[in-house]
Amino acid sequence: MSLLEALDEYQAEALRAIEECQTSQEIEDVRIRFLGKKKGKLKDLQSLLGKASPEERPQFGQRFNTAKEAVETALESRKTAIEKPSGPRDQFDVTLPGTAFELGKPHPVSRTISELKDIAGRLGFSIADGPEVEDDYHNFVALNIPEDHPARDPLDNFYLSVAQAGQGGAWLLRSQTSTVQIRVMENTPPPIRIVSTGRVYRPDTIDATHSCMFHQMEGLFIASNVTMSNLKTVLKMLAVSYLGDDIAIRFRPSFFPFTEPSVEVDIQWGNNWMEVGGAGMVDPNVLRAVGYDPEQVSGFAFGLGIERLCMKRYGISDIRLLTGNDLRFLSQF
Ligand code: FA5
Repeated sequence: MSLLEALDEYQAEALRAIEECQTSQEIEDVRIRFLGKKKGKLKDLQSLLGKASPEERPQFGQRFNTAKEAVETALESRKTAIEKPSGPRDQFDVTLPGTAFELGKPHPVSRTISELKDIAGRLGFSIADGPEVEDDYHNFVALNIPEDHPARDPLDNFYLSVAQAGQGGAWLLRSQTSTVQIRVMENTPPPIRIVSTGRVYRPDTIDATHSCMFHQMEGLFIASNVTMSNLKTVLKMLAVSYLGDDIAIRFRPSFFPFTEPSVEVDIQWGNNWMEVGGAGMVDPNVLRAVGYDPEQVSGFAFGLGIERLCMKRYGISDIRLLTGNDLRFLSQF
């Protein structure tokens, strides 16, 4: 047998042996048998190579190298195949208890918002939306809040410092969702029945019931012959639906530039009362500002503090807990 034939046979025999290996130990045995430095079969062939004539030597040498490489590669890939687990059964004991994943859930404020929207929807209100960055016109002017009104004070609002030359005055982070009333009425003829929820911003001193960023739900109902008793009924129904039949609610006379008459709405808070919103009959000046005729239509509006309703519902005593991001607290709800 020529050396070339011997190399072919060596390679074929080695590849067959490798194919049959089932364990790392068998792989190692085959490696020693075919590639071993001391007594491996390749060693024998190498000594024959030394005896080849100078003309034959380059060809034999080349074949010797390819045979060696083929065996090395086959060994390596068989080894990887054996050592790599072939499926999930090799990795897992399926009878072991699984890893428990802690499921997240919506934040209590988010839940309050979606529940309030649902309740309002059942009362026939649809959903409107407005921007959080507002202009002076929608936050104040159209709401009948004059130039010199204290509500415009820079100390009571987050004004944006960007230059607003030629763009209708200052911009600010809206301080109330009442801005959405104006935006809706500007674009829609009456009748209107909407609620709008969203964030509002005020540089208030932070305490257990005040935050500098909180949420409100605005409501607006415009039609012919809307009355104060309609307003009280809707607010009472909202409160009962969200907080339960036994919730005590009261209305106190108040003042807002954009409603007349106006009330503040309180709910029972332990042995005390907590203010949860402002409301009233939309002021004729506001109706005129959006092009409505106050002789033809009337309406009511309300703005509720969502965090405070949420606190009442879940028995939370401090508004700061809602933004503290403490999972030990949040996971209770
Ligand atoms: C208003 O914002 C009026 N826009 C409400 C309104 C709408 C009146 C439509 C008439 C017609 P007020 O500033 O009172 O009103 O705020 C309404 C509610 O937001 C408060 O009753 C309270 O529940 C909540 N609120 C006010 N300030 C804070 C604060 N710093 N942190 C948390 N909640 C607040």
